[in-house]
Amino acid sequence: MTNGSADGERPGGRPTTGDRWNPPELAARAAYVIRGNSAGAMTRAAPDLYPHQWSWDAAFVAVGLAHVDVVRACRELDSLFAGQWRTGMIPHIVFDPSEEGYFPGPDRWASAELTDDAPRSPRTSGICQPPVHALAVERIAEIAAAHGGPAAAHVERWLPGAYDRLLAWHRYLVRERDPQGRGLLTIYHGWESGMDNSPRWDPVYAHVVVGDDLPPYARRDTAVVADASQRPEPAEYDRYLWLVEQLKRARYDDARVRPHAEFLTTDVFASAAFAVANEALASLARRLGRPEHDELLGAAERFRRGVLDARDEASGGLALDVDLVTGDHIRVETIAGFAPLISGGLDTAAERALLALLRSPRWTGHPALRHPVLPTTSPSSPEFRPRAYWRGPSWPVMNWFLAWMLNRRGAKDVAGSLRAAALAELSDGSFAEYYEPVTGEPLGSLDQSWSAAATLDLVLAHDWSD
Ligand code: 2M8
Repeated sequence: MTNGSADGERPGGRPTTGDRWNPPELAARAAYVIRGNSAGAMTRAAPDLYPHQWSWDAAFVAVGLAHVDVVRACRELDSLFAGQWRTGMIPHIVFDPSEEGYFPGPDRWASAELTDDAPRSPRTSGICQPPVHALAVERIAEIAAAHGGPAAAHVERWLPGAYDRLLAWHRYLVRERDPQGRGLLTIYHGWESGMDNSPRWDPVYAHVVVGDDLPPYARRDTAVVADASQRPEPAEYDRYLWLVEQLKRARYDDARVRPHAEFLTTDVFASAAFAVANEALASLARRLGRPEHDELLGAAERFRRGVLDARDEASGGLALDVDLVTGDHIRVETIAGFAPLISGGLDTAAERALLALLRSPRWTGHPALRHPVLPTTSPSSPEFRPRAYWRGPSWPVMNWFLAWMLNRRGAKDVAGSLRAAALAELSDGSFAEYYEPVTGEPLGSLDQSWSAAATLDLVLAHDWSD
């Protein structure tokens, strides 16, 4: 099977090549796509390639859903919360029990078999993804308030339960993923960054040695995406699976994982998202009259500081990760380097300089780009590969997220440019997982839920301009 479906197979089929959809048409089709990917209370990240619920996808999807059905948006997050571990960790995948078309599935992760911290049902993976959930909840509450009436009332009733889940999640991250108080989250697998094979992880994977006893496996992703060059290579996939086996040996116990992890690195992008997510959760604490307001603001400040301290002058002010096995800084120009624009906290001159870099020919102003979007790797860097997974293509969801975060802090101008560029890229109506940034060709999975969610918010949110 190839990815997506041919025109005519589904109602609302995709436009013919070259057609451009205007924003209202795009939003209508995005709503159709996102509802079509629904599997009861959860939304598949993509119809064929990712037939389960992914953690950060679910947060983004819930925001998109909030524009069309606030109750369903809350259910989306409740479905994710049902997979939360006793430690507070929100796992990166909550599996749909009726679906078997994804590898590695629940049997390979075996989380419930290996630790009492994992729920028996639903079954889940054993790692996590960037903590954007409190930001999603904040935005859902704003959207519901703008709708007013029963939607707003529903969210008011739902917020206290969501708050408890988020608090446990944030406390897990502070306790287990930054035990030394660096103000930077630590990850154990490239999948935890969500930017799976970003070149920034190449040096970290370089010292992961796959053992002879890696259990055999058969990939499913390359059967869905016909062009294997867009997906991780076999040696990369072996390392991904090897790390899963290492985590299983440690029974997914953070205290046992950390000292022996072969892959251990900071993640500046997730840390920046966590800084702002703590701020959003602190506001929610105040609104609900909960006592954790100061604790959460303290966490926001700690992670903001961690991100700002990770900036590298020689890299134009981009934030760099540190490989915690070797202690080396990872000098690769990826989208994650713009983390300080997400966390906030830069002084005026530094913020202006980083925004200028973002708009410069090294990034959105690169003359070869089809649209002035942010690719995942700088087109001017030697690591740029325009069709390879997380190594160059642009992800609409990432451009939306950055625009949303800038807008949230009042940087309306640059947020508006990113919004317009992302909508231009999405206007082919395919809702591709990612796009070749030079040609604008849709790549990966089509009808990807988070691309549809990004579209809904980019078109329908009221706060994009003053
Ligand atoms: C991709 O990740 C999964 C593994 O988690 C995969 O490649 O199989 C990434 O793009 C990740 O960020 C995303 O959450 C997931 C589902 O869209 O797909």
